[in-house]
Amino acid sequence: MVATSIYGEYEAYLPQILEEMMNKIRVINQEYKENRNCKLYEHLIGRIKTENSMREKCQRKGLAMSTKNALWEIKDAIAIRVVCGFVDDIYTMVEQLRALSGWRVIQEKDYVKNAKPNGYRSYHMIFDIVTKFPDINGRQPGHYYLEVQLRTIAMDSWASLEHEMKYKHDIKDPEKITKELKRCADELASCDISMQTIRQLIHEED
Ligand code: 0O2
Repeated sequence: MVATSIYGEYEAYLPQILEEMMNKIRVINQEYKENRNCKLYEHLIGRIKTENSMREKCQRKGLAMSTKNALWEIKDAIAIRVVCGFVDDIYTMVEQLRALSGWRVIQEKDYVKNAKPNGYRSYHMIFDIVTKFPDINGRQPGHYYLEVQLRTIAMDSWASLEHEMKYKHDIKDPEKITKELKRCADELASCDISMQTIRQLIHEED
């Protein structure tokens, strides 16, 4: 027997929507490169939340494991991560994303300026996007949610390491690691600011 996806009949649309939205971001970068001769991000990663991860999130949030909850109550079934070279580029990209037609911001969290207590830094946006596909509420063109996380390379490496710790339950001294991670996050943030300043100095004459 084939198990039914939590995304139901909408499952096949999700990778297509993701690819289309990633292309819009690629176009922003291409146009920026043509106009300014520099790129806005280093790389782009997209993912559809896996079945297991979505089921786990429904459970964590006390929601029934339904297609409606997976696509509408939880808003990161489709997600893109934009990894930038510099902090300023994050904010330039945020403005560019805001200007995209068919993309409406419904939630924003600036963990770059307001880091989480553990040291986590990233800029989070949730968009309501219009697509050519039908949606869970019976609309066509349908609306889907898209989460975009924007961060620097340093913030991204830190988040991967910290994420690894969350899934390792046999760490000898977790408090020490947590403290070290926090110290490291602050050092990286300070380096990100220095890099930004050096870039400004290099381009002062431009
Ligand atoms: P996954 O598996 O990465 O997708 P939400 O849980 O999204 O409804 P919350 O917690 O207010 O609500 O959202 P927030 O703070 O915007 O965080 C959403 C996502 O950001 C998480 O998704 C993580 O990907 C990432 N994130 C947030 N905080 C941390 C952190 O302290 N460390 C790391 N490494 N990542 C973080 P998921 O669904 O939890 O996980």
